[in-house]
Amino acid sequence: MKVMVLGLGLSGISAAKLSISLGHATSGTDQLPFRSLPAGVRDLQGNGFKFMDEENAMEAIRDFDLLVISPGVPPGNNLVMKARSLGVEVIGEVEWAFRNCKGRIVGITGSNGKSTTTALAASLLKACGFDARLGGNIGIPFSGLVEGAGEGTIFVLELSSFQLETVADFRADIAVLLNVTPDHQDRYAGIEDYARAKARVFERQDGNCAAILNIDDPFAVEAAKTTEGERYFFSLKRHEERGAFLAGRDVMYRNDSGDVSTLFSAAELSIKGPHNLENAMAASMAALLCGGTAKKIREALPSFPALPHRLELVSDRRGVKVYNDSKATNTDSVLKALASFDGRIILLLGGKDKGADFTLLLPGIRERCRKVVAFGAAAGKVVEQIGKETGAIAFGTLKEATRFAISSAEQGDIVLLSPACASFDEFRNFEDRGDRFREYVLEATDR
Ligand code: UMA
Ligand code: ADP
Repeated sequence: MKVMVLGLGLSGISAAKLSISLGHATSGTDQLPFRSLPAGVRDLQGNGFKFMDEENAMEAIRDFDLLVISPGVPPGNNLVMKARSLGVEVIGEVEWAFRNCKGRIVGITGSNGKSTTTALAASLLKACGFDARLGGNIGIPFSGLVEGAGEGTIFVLELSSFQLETVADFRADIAVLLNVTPDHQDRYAGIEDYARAKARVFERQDGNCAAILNIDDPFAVEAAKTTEGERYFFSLKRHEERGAFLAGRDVMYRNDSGDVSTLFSAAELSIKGPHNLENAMAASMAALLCGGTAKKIREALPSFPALPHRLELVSDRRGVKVYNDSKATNTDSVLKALASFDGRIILLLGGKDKGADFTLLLPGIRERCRKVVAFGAAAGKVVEQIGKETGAIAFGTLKEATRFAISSAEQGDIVLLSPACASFDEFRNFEDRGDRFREYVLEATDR
């Protein structure tokens, strides 16, 4: 086959490597000039890979059998449109890996909690003795995991809506939908459109597959109507369905025969907050349905730590606690962060706006925040939308905003970076933003 890869970041490099290893004539293209691409692209070149700039790729695409695209490439991209018009098949990197892998798949999606749930499910499956491989949107492309896999392998994949837009034959043996709340409003026409992309995780499921769903989330329940798989639910509120539910502080599991047993107790988890209870329910059920034992799962749960940049405590000095929640890039994750504390929060909000409606934060802010400090490219919009009610003050950069927040914090306050925006106005990614925030906090608290 002749394979063209579009986008030469993490996904594209892995997809190209896989293509080369399968013996296909492989080319790649990117909107960036060759010199600005990651070093990994240079390593491909020694192996028969050909780089083309966008212009050449547009000319050459008619001679290719397949175009594999990266998740960040929007559907309206020129090369994608041209390939489609010429009848060249266009698939995403996840579909590409799927077509070339052996083993079972646990696919986890949702607006929030994907990384935590995916990492937890993989660690539970490993503890149960499976060859579980963690990847997907979490930063480890699926294409890089397939080598050496066998029928016993379980791929535990975090799947973004971007990745799900470009699947075709992809089938998740176990699909998890955690929640659907507003996000990426700059890419989708509305939440229904976004929910439809998420629902594609169920598309090829049949009676041998399972769907794990948050029954407390109406969009998730609606989206899952399309699955032909067996449905299992988790809930913090209800307890009638097959799946996981709460009885006091215990998480119970109702199996296919209707028998109920204890899965774990909330107190045993080291990840905190009701949202993490949901994540732990979903991950444990995924592990159980793959054949893991309840005993091994319960033993492994307590040692799973919170991932960095998700409500991570970065400083506790002079009675002021500072949390880095840089991964909170939409309004619902910020509401969950606010609900995890009793009050007296100084909230740092801002970055690159994704079309968010910041007024959705008002109930949480009213209840729990003492101050709102806006920063970055979205600062103006934050002040415009919620400034009147909250007295939000705007700063150009996160550094200035952090200094101000720390200097105005009093004993008992919580300074919380939970930005509801992407990071790309000032930083490389959310990890970079969280790392820099830690440094700014150290500088400010050392004064
Ligand atoms: N590019 C083009 N043309 C375009 C768009 C992009 O050539 O029209 C090029 C860029 O110049 C760049 C490359 O494509 O060189 C980047 O591709 P990409 O944006 O798909 O990024 P990757 O490095 O491949 O990382 C992707 C995911 N990124 C996105 O979905 C934007 C990573 O998720 C994921 O970890 C990685 O694949 C491995 O699976 C990041 C993310 O922000 C963390 N995801 C979004 C989110 O979580 O909200 C969905
Ligand atoms: P994702 O990969 O979907 O972005 P993460 O596990 O990285 O999910 O968490 C992202 C943000 O969402 C963090 O701020 C975290 O505290 C919050 N969060 C985690 N789980 C949930 C959940 N189930 N519901 C809502 N917010 C959540």
